[in-house]
Amino acid sequence: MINSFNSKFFTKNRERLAGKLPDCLIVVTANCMMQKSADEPYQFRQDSSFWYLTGINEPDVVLVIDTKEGESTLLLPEQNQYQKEWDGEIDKIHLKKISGIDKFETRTNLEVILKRAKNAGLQICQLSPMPDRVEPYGFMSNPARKLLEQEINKIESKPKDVRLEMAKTRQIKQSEEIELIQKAIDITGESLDELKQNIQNYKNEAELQRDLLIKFLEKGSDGHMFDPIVASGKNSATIHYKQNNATIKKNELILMDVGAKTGMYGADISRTWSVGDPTKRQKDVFDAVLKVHKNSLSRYKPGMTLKEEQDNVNKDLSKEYKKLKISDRQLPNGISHFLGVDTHDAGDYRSPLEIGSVLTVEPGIYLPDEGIGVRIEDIVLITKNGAQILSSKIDQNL
Ligand SMILES: [Mn+2]
Repeated sequence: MINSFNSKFFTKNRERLAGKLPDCLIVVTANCMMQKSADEPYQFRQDSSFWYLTGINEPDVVLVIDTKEGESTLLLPEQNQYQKEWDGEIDKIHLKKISGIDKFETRTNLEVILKRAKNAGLQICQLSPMPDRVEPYGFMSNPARKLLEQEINKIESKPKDVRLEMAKTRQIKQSEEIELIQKAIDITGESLDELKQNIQNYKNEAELQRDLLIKFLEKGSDGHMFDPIVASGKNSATIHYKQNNATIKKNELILMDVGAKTGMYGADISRTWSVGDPTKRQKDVFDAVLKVHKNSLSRYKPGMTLKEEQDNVNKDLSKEYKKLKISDRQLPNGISHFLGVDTHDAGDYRSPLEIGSVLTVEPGIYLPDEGIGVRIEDIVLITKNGAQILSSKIDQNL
């Protein structure tokens, strides 16, 4: 996996978070492994915030930050003989090199550490767990945070939830992060532009998806940031279409919502193409979305709120619906989400945007009855003077 970060990045991230929380003991857990079948786990995916603060990709490790002393400690799980033999022993020297943390304790010492901190007057802080079953997605959350909370509750019944402070820290991208995101966007863009040249030769969405992955990998990325959407014809009107296996017919639109992954970061780009010459209706709907998209892009700047922009986009869309003679409706998705370690990244979605935020801008018009779906999605970086479009090189046209 691409990793261009050294321990300075993670040390700085801990300091940036600690700066928002004086006199606290912040306890953050790694994810635990999850069962896939019988004795086989799913491929491990680290908790994004734990990774952001440590760079460590091991399960079951706990990070403790004492913001008063400015000191971090890693609590390591006690591995059994099976884990040592099959997965390899945890290498402290390696962990220290990645994270910049040189203080280690065993996981079983958490209670003692919490008691000591409480006696010293420190506030105990955690990233609160999500519900066991996360709605509306219908999946189960990783239980690591819940298990940690149960341990913390033995010493502190009401730990402070610092998810917002964490989100605000992650929202402001550092130069190393922007560089990786830009690399992912460039690889995504080159791949999309190349596929578009040949689009009339593709007979099935699956072939297009296969060649997209090949291009992503050939160009030096780690594959997909998220499950790609390759949706032709009526499928393009399903916002999170994932089957990607339908026959592509002539005179249909193809909606590609994809992103290459570089290390823990990636891109999220949508383009809508036509196979052959578009019909007048397809072109009109496309032009309407492009117009709304360009208007929206021009408004991004420090101080604006996403709520305001959602309203602005809905107003712009209303005008286009009238011209297209379709009933008025709200954009079914948020116009923007932050982009970072998570595709839908942590950030403060309510407060005015700050310099260093990286966001998608993704208006669309979805007409299932007509078999037409159009989305155009670009990535912006909020700068002192407005916004820089990181994906401006990618062909936007139908
Ligand atoms: Mn998106």
